[in-house]
Order: sequence, then C-alpha cells, then structure tokens
Amino acid sequence: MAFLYKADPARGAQWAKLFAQKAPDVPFHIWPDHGDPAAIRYLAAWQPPENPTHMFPNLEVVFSVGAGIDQFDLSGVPAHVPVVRMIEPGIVDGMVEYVTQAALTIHRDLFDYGLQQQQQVWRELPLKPAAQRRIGVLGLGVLGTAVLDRLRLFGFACAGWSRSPREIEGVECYAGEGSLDAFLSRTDILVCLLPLTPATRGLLDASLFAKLPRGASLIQTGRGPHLNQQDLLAALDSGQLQNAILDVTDPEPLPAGHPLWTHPRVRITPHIASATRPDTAVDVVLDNLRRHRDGLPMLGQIDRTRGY
Ligand code: NDP
Ligand code: OXD
Repeated sequence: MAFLYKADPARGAQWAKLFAQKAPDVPFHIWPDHGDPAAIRYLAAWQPPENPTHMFPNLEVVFSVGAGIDQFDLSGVPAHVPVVRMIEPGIVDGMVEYVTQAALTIHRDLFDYGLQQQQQVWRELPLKPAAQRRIGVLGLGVLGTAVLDRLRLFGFACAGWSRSPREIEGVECYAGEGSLDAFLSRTDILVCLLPLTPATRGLLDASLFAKLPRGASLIQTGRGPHLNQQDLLAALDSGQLQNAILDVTDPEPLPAGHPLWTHPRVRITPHIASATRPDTAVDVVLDNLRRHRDGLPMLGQIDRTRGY
C-alpha cells in the first residue's frame, strides 16, 4: 500500500516528513527510488511516467501535485484508475495574493508610474474608483471564485465566465460561449484562470482582445498555450490592450530575446502565481486516501470527458 511521489524532490522530502508524522503506516517513496513496483498503489506527480500501470501494476489512484492536469498524458492512464487534481487551501491563498497584486498594479497605474520613474517624471495620474473598474475572470472554479471573493472586497465591479451557469454573490456570472462577447465587452481587467483543454487552447487571441474595451489589460495565470503571444504583442502595440501581467508563457521559459521579455507594458513572472503547499496538500491527499478506501468520491477527481 505504498505511495510514490514524482515531482520536485525538495518538496518531496517535505511530503515524506509529513507522511511519516501523519500516516506512518503508508510507505512513502520519492522517484526514482520506488521500491517494489507491485507495492505502489498511489502516485502523486507533476508528470507521471509513460503508461504508469505498466510500471506499477497495482496502481489505484494518480494524483496531480498541481491544480491543473493538462501536463498529464491521460491516454496512458487506464480508465479504471481515477485521476485527482490538487484542491488545497495553500494553492488558493497563493493565487488570491497573486491576482490581487496584479489587479491592483493595473488599477493603480503602476505600469505608467514605473515608466514615468524611468524618465524621472513626477506626475499624478487621475485616480479611478474601484467601483468603476470592471474585472472579469475567465474560469469560475476553485481559484477564479476565490479570487473574485477577494477582489469584491475592494469594491471592483466583478464578473466571471464559466462553462456551466454559476451564482456567486456580488459577481455578474456569464456562462457558455454564447455569453463570452457580452462578458468581454464589460471587462477592463481580464484574468485567465481556465484549465487548458482543447476548448480553451488559444482562446486569448486577437479576436478576443478586439471584443474587450480599448485599453483593457490582461492577467494571465492559466496556462501558456491559452495565449497567442504574437496577437498579444500586436494588441499591446496598437493600444487595444494597455498592459499584460503574465505568470505563464509558451514555452516556459520564453527563449532569450523574445519580445515579451522586454516589452514596457508586460510584466513576467516564472509560473509562481501559486504553488501547492506541502503541509496543506498532504492533509488533503491523506483525506482522499481515506475516501478512496471507504469507496467515497475523492476531492478533485477529474472528469476525463471534460478534460479538467
Ligand atoms: P477548476 O476546475 O476548479 O475551474 C475551472 C473553471 O473553468 C470552471 O469554472 C469551468 O467551468 C471553467 N471552464 C473550463 N472550460 C471552460 C470552457 N470551455 N468555457 C468556459 N469555462 C470553462 O480549476 P481551478 O480553479 O482549480 O484552476 C484553474 C486553472 O488555474 C488550472 O487548470 C491551471 O491551469 C491554473 N493554475 C495556474 C497556477 C499558476 O501558478 N499559474 C497555479 C494553479 C492553477 P465550470 O464551472 O462550468 O466547470
Ligand atoms: C498548478 C500550477 O496547476 O502550479 O498547480 O500551475
């Protein structure tokens, strides 16, 4: 009944310590030291090995150590093995912090003040009240909803877009492709918190940017391939978009000399908006192991037909 961890080894060491304290009956291994392959029942990975059940014939569950599972090759995981993504409070807190700082950076004109500083210019820009700034979040899942709950407290005019209809207090909710244009037309700061699926790949392109009010800004915290980077550059250069804060790119990292690195209206961080926190994640995983043993649904079990 062993557990195998295959991701960042330093974090793995933290997981190992927590497992030893909280579940000493579950032998814990860190890849590539997997011990007896027949004993591995649970695998937690950022990217599982190819065809994991060939290697570990008694595998019962595959956990993603991240919230997204687009980096998994699901075709290699047999249908009877459930795949569970990470839903844990540490990731949520990190994302709420990141998107809040990004939204406030844009709202309080820090891009413009940064450019003014480079030219040693001391000039006040008109201040817009939060209620007049319309924020729109693509994706009303665990992260999108938590982000909106916080942004609402600043008084921003908040909206969100999802596949199926949602109701969130204080948030104008839009659902489905048919409502995307209406959602975009009322959005000054667009946040992407969608999973990467065939339906969302490349969604952030020229035609979408054209539906935003002129001078809107983008906060991209989903996955690099959501965004057409050339279209973003063109939209920034034409003034259709004013600023972009990118935590994810395609590829990661961007190649040296890529124009996004040095664009004055782009800020890039190296996919650090949020990360799984070992202490909170291990509690969630152990709870899911108990649920699995009791035949209950696990928190974060993905629906393969939806792709997230
Ligand atoms: P969830 O699965 O909880 O939420 C996904 C949301 O996206 C849901 O509201 C879903 O709609 C909506 N959605 C999916 N497909 C479509 C579509 N085709 N059209 C409209 N809406 C769609 O995911 P999380 O909130 O936990 O995470 C979201 C993403 O954030 C992750 O998949 C990952 O890509 C990214 N992420 C990035 C991190 C970073 O550090 N940059 C860290 C963690 C996550 P519905 O409600 O109808 O299902
Ligand atoms: C995740 C991520 O999906 O860190 O958790 O991107």
